[in-house]
Amino acid sequence: MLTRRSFLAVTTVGLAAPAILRYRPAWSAAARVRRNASTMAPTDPFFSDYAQAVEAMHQLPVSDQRNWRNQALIHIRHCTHGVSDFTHWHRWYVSYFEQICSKLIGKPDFALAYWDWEESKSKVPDPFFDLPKLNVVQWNDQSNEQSDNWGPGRVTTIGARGIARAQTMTSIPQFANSFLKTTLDSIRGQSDFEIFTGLLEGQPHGNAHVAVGSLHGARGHMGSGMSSLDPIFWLHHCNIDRIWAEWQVTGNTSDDPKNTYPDSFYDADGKPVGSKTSTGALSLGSFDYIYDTIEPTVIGQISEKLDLQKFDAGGNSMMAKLNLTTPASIGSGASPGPALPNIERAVDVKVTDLVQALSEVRVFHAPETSLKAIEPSRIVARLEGVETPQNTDIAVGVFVNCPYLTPETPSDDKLCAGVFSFFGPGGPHGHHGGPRNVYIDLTDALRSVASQGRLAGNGFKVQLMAVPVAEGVPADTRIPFKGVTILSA
Ligand SMILES: [Cu+2]
Repeated sequence: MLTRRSFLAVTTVGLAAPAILRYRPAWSAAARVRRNASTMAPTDPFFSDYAQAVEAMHQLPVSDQRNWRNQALIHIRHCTHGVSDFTHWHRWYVSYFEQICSKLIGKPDFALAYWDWEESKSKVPDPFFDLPKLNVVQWNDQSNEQSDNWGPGRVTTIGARGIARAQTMTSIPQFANSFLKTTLDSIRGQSDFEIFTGLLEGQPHGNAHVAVGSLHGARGHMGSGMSSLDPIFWLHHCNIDRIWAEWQVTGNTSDDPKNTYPDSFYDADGKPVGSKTSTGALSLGSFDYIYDTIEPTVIGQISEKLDLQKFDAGGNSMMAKLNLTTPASIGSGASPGPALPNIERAVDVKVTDLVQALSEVRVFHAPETSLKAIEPSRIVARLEGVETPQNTDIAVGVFVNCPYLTPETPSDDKLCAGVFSFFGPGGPHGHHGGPRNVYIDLTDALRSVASQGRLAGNGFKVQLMAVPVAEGVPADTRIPFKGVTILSA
């Protein structure tokens, strides 16, 4: 058993929590600066400009590819989810949409904004309820495309939103975990792209879709393949793109499946842009926008906080002694059966050298600034072959060694490692379908278990608790999965 003392020795190996180094890269000549909609005044011109663009797109004839519904159809027909170019495709999609908005309202420097759903400010900004053009309920947009959508029960959706005005993401017990600073920091701190994008897509991304669309049984657009019918969709995806952009400029490397996207996108005049590629999306500098968080002034504050310059001055020999880990399997456990609503499903995982894995450190560096930081490695669970249930109004909390787990245990509990839901193609009516892998970072929950003196070095219990987020989920709803692999990353 780890005692509290040895656990503290483990955690002090890290110099500091993972940090985002923020600066405006020399290569950026972006005309559009995307700002934080969550901190804007309701009177900020962004909201009225955006509302004007949304209305203009609604007024366009169906023959025009810039028409509001046509832009949403691009998503259900072409979007990438659960694959390595989820972020790549959506960067193109949002950027062309932004250019269309800009053109239609005659403002060349119009920029979209991001919905920053981190912590207490995580409500949908008020103008998305107050301005009729930004409140999807007012438009009565048809969600279905030839009755072929992402899951049963979603095919007839018309203008609806599940989340209430002023309801913050962190106040929703089933989903709070995904919007805590600690969770988002753990995502930002991953150095492996597959894990980074898996956590980002599967947790804050997917759970915001389901919460905004499906809470209170609303079956709203945001939970479906036609999610881009809701104007908040585009700000949600700007935030995903911002987190990826910040991760990129910190010196991390993204995977590139070298995919081509033919016939997906249309320019500001409604003309097809031809083939775009996943490779083309990697270079932020070739786009015409930037985020207001990527600023030079913040570097000084962060390097001071982390004492980075001093650490760097310690010399490369010290850096060379550190272990730069790549994700490696350190254990696994087989599924004892499908998860069912409101019933704990526990997987016993066996691991080797858990103590060593928890004490390894990784190096972060931003080549453009020569800044470096280190942090302890992360312990990540990969839930293998998770299948989409018949009814997707459900969230699955993942806990570690939790002795008091019930369906009411909130997801911001210290022993909750993460939450996932079922946004994306994969239901019986889905285009792609099939089981998927879900990533959950267990590190902080494991540290909590260890601090209580309850962590053995050779294994622990991963517990799934599936809870309905709306009424009417049958008790025999099954969520089969193959098992759990534990990675040191
Ligand atoms: Cu999305």
